[in-house]
Amino acid sequence: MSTWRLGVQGSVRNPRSFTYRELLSMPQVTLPVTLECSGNKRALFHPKARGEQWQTGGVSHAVWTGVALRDILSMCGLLDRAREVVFEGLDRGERTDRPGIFAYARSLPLEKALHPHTIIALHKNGKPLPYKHGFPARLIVPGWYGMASVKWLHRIVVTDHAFQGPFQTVDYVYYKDEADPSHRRPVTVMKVNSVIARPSDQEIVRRGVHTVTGAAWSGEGPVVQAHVSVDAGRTWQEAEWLDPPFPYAWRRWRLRWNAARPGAYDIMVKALDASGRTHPKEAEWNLKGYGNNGIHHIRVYVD
Ligand SMILES: Nc1nc2c(c(=O)[nH]1)N[C@H]1C(S)=C(S)[C@@H](COP(=O)(O)O)O[C@H]1N2
Ligand SMILES: [Mo]
Repeated sequence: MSTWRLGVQGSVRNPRSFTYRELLSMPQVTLPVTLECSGNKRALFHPKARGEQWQTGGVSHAVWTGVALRDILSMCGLLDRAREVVFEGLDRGERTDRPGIFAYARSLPLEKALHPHTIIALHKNGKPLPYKHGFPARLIVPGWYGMASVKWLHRIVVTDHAFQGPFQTVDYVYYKDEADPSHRRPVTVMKVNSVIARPSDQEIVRRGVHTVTGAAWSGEGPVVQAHVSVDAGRTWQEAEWLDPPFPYAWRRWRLRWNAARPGAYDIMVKALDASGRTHPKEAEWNLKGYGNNGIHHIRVYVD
């Protein structure tokens, strides 16, 4: 920690670096933020979707505390030509698709970088960041899929052009056809999404009353309703919220379910966010399996 610095350079009037202590001494912003990996629910998409398989577990929630990025950028003085801000982590390695060693690096458009809720987080749930989650400092980009929230941050570069690193232009891009670059769209804001946590898929449960639980979230405003079906989508019931609404945070929900008769039950959940967005029955498939917000569907057997 005595050697770590956060450097800020590029299209700024005063390039400089910040020590951990300096960042700790600046005004802090605290926000509850849910981070969903863009590859969450990839396995439920399509067997052809490439990438790591998180099942439905590629989502987490925490209270993050740190310095607003715009405070740091304003101390350095953005130049008029500034267009994007690039964030570089300390992790680096080889890629299978091209020669060379690459650091994990991603950019944000200036507008999102200057949003008061885009922070350089130093604390997670009131404690210094755990190593796995980015110690000493990480970016937190509320509302965007997890890839934007660069961990082990050590360098910020303000640029006057669009960043072309592989974690920006090869990974985290929606496309269906490698040969056709015209349909490529960057992965950014989290779509409204929800999952069933309990019971689990293929679980055998006893006859009687159960509580179906899960979580719902959206990058476009708080989720306002979650509906659950225990009859394969024929009828839907409104679930009860366990958490208050907050723009960037998931809300856990529950529904009492009286499983009176033995048999197979298809349980589904769909959520609605404050901007009126809901799930498609099936999300649009893309080659890398990003952004699957199709309706989560499990089958449970009542004994
Ligand atoms: N430096 C660095 N930051 C990173 C990554 C990475 O590989 N290296 N992975 C990103 C991705 S894809 C996700 S989903 C989130 C995961 O954050 P978590 O490990 O705190 O859950 O971190 C993001 N930040
Ligand atoms: Mo991810």
